[in-house]
Amino acid sequence: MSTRPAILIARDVFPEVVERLQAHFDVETTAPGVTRTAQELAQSLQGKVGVMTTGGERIDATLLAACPQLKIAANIAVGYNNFDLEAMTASGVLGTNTPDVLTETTADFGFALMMATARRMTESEHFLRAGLWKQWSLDLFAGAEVHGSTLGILGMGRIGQGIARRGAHGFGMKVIYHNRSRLDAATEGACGARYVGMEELLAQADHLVLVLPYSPAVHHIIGATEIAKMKPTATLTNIARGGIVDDAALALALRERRIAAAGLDVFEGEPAVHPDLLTVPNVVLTPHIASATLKTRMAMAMLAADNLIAYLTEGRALTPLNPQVIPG
Ligand code: 8YV
Repeated sequence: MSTRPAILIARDVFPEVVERLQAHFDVETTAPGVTRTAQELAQSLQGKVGVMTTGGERIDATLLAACPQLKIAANIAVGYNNFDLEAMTASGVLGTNTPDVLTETTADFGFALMMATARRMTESEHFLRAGLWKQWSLDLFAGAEVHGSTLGILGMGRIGQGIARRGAHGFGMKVIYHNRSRLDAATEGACGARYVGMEELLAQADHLVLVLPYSPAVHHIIGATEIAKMKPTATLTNIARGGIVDDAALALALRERRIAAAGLDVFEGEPAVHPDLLTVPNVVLTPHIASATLKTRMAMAMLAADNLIAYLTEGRALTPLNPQVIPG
């Protein structure tokens, strides 16, 4: 019988990542397309000291009680709202995430989704594919300007700052932001961004991009009331998390043209998508792919693997979320 620590990779990952982990651990892998229920996850984790997770695996008090030998959960994501960090800390389980390696790639996508939304790229492609393009006309899919317009950013962490830099320095946008805390003057200067209150952000943004982490405190922070405060010509882009936007209220607002358009990479209850969002034309929808380039996804998975290796073989971690559980 093997004396090596046993771990679970809870999703299908690149072979290079599996190989790196197999050099240190007995590894249970997961077949492509397989996701586990909470109960199945607890079952697969019996006898395992580590798990590599994605946003889809919840590590909470119930799971921790069922898996007392678990020492570390390494998320392949910068967001970690699938972790109950308080319960993990209470159980002495380390959580790690993958910051920095995805910042610029995710900012690229956030900016691209905002542009695709402003310039109606999905809607116009559907029109073309349906064979409806018969002639040029002056207002055919006329959208909203990006350059020179006002970019509003809610959530000014690393990715928000990346989007701000792109807007301010690449597209001559006026950038305003709202965040839990104001950035220092030097960082604001580097981003070309000005701090405003939430009301001003909603009222002034031509393009509002959401990049804040999810917590119950920000559930539906953008709902019917907030959308009503936006310009009727504005666009809303969400690359943060489902649940931050009230998707039902957004679908209705889009249908009634209370804002011009939305770009959504994340959804409440994903991979399910609110059916009303699928039938409104003025929305660009993508399946949670903001960090998805091969290079970045490889870097994310490798960082998660390196956290498992560093912690389980040397008692240290590269990107710990609750370092207080690391034995001193
Ligand atoms: C992940 C993300 O791919 O990093 C995040 O927080 O949302 C994405 O980059 C996704 O969460 C799967 O883990």
